[in-house]
Amino acid sequence: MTSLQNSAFLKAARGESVPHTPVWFMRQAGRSLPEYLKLREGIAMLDSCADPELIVEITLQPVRRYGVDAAIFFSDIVLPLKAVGVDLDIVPGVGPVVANPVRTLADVEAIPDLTADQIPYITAAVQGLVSELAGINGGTPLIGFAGAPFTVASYLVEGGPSKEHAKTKALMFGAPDVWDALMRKISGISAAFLETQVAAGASAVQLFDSWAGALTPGDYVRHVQPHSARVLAQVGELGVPRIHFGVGTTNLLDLMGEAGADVVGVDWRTPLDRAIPMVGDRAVQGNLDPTLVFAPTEVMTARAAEVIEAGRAARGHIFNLGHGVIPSTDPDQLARLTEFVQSYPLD
Ligand code: 1CP
Repeated sequence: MTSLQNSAFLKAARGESVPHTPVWFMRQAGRSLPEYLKLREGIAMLDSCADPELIVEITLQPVRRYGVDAAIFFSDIVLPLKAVGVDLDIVPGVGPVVANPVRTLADVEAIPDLTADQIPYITAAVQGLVSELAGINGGTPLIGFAGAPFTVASYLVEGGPSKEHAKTKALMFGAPDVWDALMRKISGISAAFLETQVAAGASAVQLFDSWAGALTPGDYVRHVQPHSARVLAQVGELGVPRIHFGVGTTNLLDLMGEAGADVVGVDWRTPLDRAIPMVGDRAVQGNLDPTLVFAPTEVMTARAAEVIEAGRAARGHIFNLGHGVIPSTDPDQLARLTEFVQSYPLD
């Protein structure tokens, strides 16, 4: 087995025993790192996501700084939409904004499918990263990612970030044919985005259904799960572990696992000892409250120890925060957290 396949991250994802609990942080690239903010000065977010050299450098920054067990590809869940020609921008301080929100079947049909030749900069960046990462800490795996159909649909239908997802759910409840067509369109795009990253060398994927927690289990099963399942099944054929994560998904963890995940990401609201029986024979990822980095170090590490101990009951456990790194996080505190998790004795 190659040293990469032997890494603690991939072993935990496969449910094999590990020398230490592997750790990485959602949104570790960008946001809180001064070297990221400096590099991004004067460069728009979506332009940086189309520049292989910048992608490689930004993705490597947290790996060098923290020595985390995995890198996450620097991009965004709306990048594939931009690549197929949807008129959108990522507005600083706001997030993705779509010029012409999708409301009708004609709107859906106007969105082209995604093919790898439309995103050569993704292939180039992944290939560059994989060769750099092979030499870091004995081989550091790269996680590719995409947005799950519901979460991406929310941006397309609302036209921007939303708390209630009211227009999205109105379309789901009121126009099932349009909804089905939209979800099929996005699942094809997300699967193609993931396949491109895996074909170029990514070792694992994470499908972000960040806003799925807005759904009841019944609506999730009926209107969302089949589409996420299609994405995960398509990627499953490539043989890499699939992580599936959402926020506020206490009621959905079993269903998100059944959608076809090897690892279920758990946000910080559900203690792992409650989450683990729900996800069945799958590994879990998570789930320290991201605000604990603002507590004294010994308070943060005591809570991290509780997360690690609870994680031992799972088929496998990858340590992470319960959602993305908060922008004002002190990077030195994340360095201390990484060191703590990696040196925590498991026997
Ligand atoms: O101008 C800037 O610097 C933009 C800030 C920024 C960054 C650094 C955005 C806008 N996206 C990103 C990168 C990003 N997005 C990554 C990079 C890799 C890493 O994790 O380090 C990833 C994985 C994402 C994924 C993403 N984008 C998600 C899913 C993850 C999550 O946090 O739940 C979502 C929901 C988005 C949409 C998005 N893009 C950007 C923002 C501010 C948002 C959220 C907006 C909202 O609240 O609805």
